[in-house]
Amino acid sequence: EDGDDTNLGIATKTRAKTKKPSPYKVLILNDDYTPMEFVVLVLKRFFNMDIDEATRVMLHVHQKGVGVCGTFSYEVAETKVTQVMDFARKNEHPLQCTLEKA
Ligand code: NFA
Repeated sequence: EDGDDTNLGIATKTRAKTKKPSPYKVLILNDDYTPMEFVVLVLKRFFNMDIDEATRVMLHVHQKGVGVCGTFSYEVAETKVTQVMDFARKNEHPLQCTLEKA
């Protein structure tokens, strides 16, 4: 209830709407050339995974073709994709990373 009694029992929102950002998944894609160790390094460095989780996600991508690195706001997801793609290019690996609305 809002507090004034013109409202006759209908609960209404008083606070201004704070818009929550819609989540985006960051995905990595399998390829035949990027070393497994490099993918594990990427997952540790940019997605703060420990060695066990990074290895699990890397093997999932290797076997299934695609996997989720994490879910973020659009801005953070876009930054992660850019960081991974720049790092892969710098190291001359064809690793691909993209984002998708969750
Ligand atoms: N398929 C790659 C290999 O056999 C490893 C890999 C895993 C690449 C996950 C990209 C993503 N070296």
